Amino acid sequence: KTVSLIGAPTDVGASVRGAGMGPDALRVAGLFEMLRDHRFNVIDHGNLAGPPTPWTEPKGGVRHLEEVVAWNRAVFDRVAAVLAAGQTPLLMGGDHCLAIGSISAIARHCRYAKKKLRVIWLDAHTDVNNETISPSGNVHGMPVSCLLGYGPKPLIGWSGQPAALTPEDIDFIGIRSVDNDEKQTIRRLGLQVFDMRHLDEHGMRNTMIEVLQDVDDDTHLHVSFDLDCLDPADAPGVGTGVRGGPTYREMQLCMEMIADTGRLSSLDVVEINPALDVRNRTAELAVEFIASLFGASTLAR
Ligand code: DIR
Ligand code: MN
Ligand code: MN
Ligand code: MN
Repeated sequence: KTVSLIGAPTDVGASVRGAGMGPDALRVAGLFEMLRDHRFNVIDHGNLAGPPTPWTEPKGGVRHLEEVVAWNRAVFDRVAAVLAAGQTPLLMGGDHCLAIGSISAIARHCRYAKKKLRVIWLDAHTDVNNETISPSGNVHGMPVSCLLGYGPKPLIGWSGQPAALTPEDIDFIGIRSVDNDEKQTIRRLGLQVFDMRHLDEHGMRNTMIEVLQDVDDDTHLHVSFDLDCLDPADAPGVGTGVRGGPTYREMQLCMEMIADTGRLSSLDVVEINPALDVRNRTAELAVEFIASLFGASTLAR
């Protein structure tokens, strides 16, 4: 299996500056070498190019729309090319707005390859705002809405269908910060949100059994991993940390259970902000979890 690393060095959809340094933080933390040591063939495609972040005020409820479109266009094209070559795309963000381009390309690929797409969204936030309800205007809080077909016009329909995903295709894990109007959207669409209360009461193991129950041989499993899913005590290098995240062991179990399905086929690693980090700890932690996602285990070789 060939894993293709794609860097998207931008903070265009974020609320604080610095996520654009994420791809190099992951490289410095040894992402390439870790995957190679686990006997994957690894290609680092380097960083995509795109416009600088202007840091202007939201217009029509959205900040930096033109630049967000440009970055996502670059991500969409490269992820599509990597999938067409039969490789596994690993998008190194960058902020979470980039999941629009990434998952749109994956959804299109799955339609042609007749695969069932399932997305696991690991995040403190549900990212289901859009331009009418977002309190911030930042697109990193809107990617799920855009993928479901509700969002700024230039950001929807990229998969070739009005919506890249249906609500049943996505499960959210680790959620503990949802804006007021997002709550209504979650209920209206019936989104499957496994919040921290659910993890407290049922544990990570039972939660993942439920999330993974309908994954079969025809499933393309995509993980969109926002590092703020973790507790900021473990992962301080994020722009919008929220305390009370899953523990290190709980998150390892989550990754290992996903790996056990053998169906992980693409991955976004987003929102690492080295400007806010402590000696690259957050990128190093990300590399540990990515190792587990790709099948590293304590005893098996
Ligand atoms: C907030 C923050 N819900 C927003 N979202 C973040 O701006 O829409 N998502 N940080 O990762
Ligand atoms: Mn988040
Ligand atoms: Mn489900
Ligand atoms: Mn997010």
